[in-house]
Amino acid sequence: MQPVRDLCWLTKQKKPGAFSTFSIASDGPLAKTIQREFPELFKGVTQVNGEASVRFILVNDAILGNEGFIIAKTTDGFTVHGASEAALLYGMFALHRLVNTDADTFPYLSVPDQHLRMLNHWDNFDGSIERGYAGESIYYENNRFRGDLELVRQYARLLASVGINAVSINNVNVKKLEAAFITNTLPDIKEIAGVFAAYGIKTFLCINYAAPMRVGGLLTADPLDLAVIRWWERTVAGIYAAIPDFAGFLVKADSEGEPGPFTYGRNHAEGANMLARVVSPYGGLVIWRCFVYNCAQDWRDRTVDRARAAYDIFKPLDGSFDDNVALQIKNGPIDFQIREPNSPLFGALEKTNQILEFQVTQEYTGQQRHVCYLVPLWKETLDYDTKHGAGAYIKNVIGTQSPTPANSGVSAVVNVGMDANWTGHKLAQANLYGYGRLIWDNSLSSEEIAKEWTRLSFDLSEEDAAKVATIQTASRAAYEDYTCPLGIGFMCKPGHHYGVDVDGYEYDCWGTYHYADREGVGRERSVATGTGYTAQYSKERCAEYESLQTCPDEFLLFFHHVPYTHVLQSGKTVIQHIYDAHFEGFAKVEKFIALWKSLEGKVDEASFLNVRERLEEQLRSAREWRDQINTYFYRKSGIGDEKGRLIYP
Ligand code: GCW
Repeated sequence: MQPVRDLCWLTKQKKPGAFSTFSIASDGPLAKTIQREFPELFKGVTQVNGEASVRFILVNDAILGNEGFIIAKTTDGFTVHGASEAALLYGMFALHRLVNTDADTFPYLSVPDQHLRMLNHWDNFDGSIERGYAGESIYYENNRFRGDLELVRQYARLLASVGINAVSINNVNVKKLEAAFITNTLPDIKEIAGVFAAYGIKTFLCINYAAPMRVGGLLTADPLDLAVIRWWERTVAGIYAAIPDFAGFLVKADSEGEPGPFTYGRNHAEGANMLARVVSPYGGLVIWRCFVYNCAQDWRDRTVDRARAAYDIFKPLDGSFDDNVALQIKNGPIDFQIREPNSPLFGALEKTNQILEFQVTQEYTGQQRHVCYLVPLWKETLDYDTKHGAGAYIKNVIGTQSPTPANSGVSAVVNVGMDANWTGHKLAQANLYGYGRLIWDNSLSSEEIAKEWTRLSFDLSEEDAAKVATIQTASRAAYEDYTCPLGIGFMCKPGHHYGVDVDGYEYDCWGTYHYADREGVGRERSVATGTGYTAQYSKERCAEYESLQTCPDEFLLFFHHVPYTHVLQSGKTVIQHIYDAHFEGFAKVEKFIALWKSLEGKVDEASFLNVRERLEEQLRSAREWRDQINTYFYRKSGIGDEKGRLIYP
C-alpha cells in the first residue's frame, strides 16, 4: 500500500479562499497545469470566465526573459505576468509562497539567475538508489517501471514550485539494463518525461559510453569510428521520434570504471563532441562530467594528487567543446565533503559551458540521519570569487558569463525516494527546497531560505519557528566540527561512507589521504613543497592558498601538512582546534535535541518523532566521531587538551 505522501512545503492552506477566482488566457499544456494546480494550492477557488481575482497574463518583456515573472496587486487580487506558460507557473507557486509567508513585497519581480536548474537521480532499474537515503526509487522497482505517474506528478510539482527545470532520471553509473533505456524502454520514459514536461521540466537520460557495443553489438565505441557514429544517429533518431522534447544525455565517462573515450586514445572533447553533433539537429544537450581521476592509486606514491585530476584533464581542452556541450563540475576537487575548496576549473575554463554540481543527497554529510542543512555550503560556492577581489564569481561564470548561458547552470544529486516524507529526515526537505530556491535566486541568504521553509512546513509561533531555523542554519558547522577538522575530509567508513574511521581510506587506492604522523597532519599541495595543486587557481587565489599566513583556517589541512603545534589564524594550535571543534560539535547536537524536544505537540507528530529519532542517532554518531578523532590525534601527537576534558587514551 502506498504511504500517505508528505506534501512538503506545498502543504499550507493558510489562506483558504484567499482568491475566489482566477483566469488564464492561454491554453497550452502548462496553462492546463496551472488550471489544475491553482484550485489545489488555493483551496476553495473556482475558475470563471471574465472577472477574476488572479489573472495570469502572457507578455513579451525583455526584463523577464523567458522564465521570469512579475506579480502585482490589483484592486481585487493579483496579476501574474510572464513571457511563457512556464514563467506563469513559477509565478503561481511564488504567489502561494508569498501569501503563505505573509510577504507583502508587491510588485514582486523574479528572474532566475541560472538557466539550467537541474537534479540528477542516481536511481537504478532494480529500484535501489546509489547513495540514496530515503527509500527506493520513485521510478523503478525490480527492473521495471513502477508506473506510478501520480507520484511522479506530485514530485514534479514540488520541483517546479522551487524552479527546477531539468532532471536526469537514471544513475550516472549506467549498468546493463539501464544502458538499453535509449532503445528498449522509450514508451515508459516518454510517460515520465510527459509528466515532467507539464511542469516545465526537461528530461535527460544517462548513457553508457560503450552503448554501441553493449546495446548495439558493435565491436568498438570509438567516437571517431563511422559505424559508431551511425549507431548513435539511428538511436538518437529513435529517441526523438518517441520523445520530441527529449533534453539530451548526461555522461560519466572514464570515471570509476565507467567506459569512455580514453579506451580508444581519444580525448574528452572528441568523446563529447561526437554525441553533441548527433543530438544537435534536435536541439539536444550533452552534459559531460569532469569527475575523472585515477581511482587505482598507490597510497605509497605521494606524487599523485587526486585534487589535480579534473583540471589536468579538462583545462587543456578549453575551447574545443561544441556549443551544445556543458561540462558538469563538482563543487570541490575531491568529492562532496562537508568542507572543500572550490574546484579550480571554475574561472580557469573560459570558453566552455559549465554546470556546477552539488550533492543534495547526504552521502558524506550524515546520510539524512544527521541534520545537515547544506544551503550555506552551496551559497559559499556560488559567491566564491575565483580571482579574489576581482569579482569573478562562480555564479557568473556559470551564469551570465558563460559562452552559452542557456546551456549552463547548476545541477545536483537529489535526496528523494519512496519514504513518505520524500527525504527520510523531515529536515532534509529543506535541502531540496533550498537548493531550488538558491539556484533560482542567488542573492537569497541561507537563513532566509531556512525561515521560509520552516514557515511553509509547520504552523509555529515566530519564536518556535526560529528554533527550527536555528537548528538548520547551525547544522552544517556542527557536522563539520565533529567530522572534518580544518579541511581534512574522508575520515569516514569506506564503502558506505557513514560514521567515523580515521584511517579507513588512508592506505587505500582512492587518493583521499590525511597523512597524519607524530609531527603533524595534512596534505601538502603547495607549489613550493607539495603537489603544485595551488597553481591551478588564479594567481590571486594561488597566493592566498600557498602561504601559511593567508590560507584560511578551514582549508589549512587541505592545502598544507603542518605540525600539531602550528598556530592558526584563530590563535589556536592545530591540535587544540581539533579537540575544541569535536567537543563543540557534539555539544551543538545536544542543543539541537533540546530545541527540537521543546516543539513536541507543536509540529505534527510524524515529523516530531521522525526528527527526534534521527537526532538521537546523530548524537550517538557524533560521539563516535568526537572520541575516535580526539583519541586518534592525542595518540599520534602525545599532546593533551589544554582544557583538560576527557580524551580516551
Ligand atoms: O561520490 C562518489 C560516489 C559514487 C558516485 C560518484 C560519482 C555515482 O561515492 O557513488 O557514483 O561519486 O559522482 O560519479
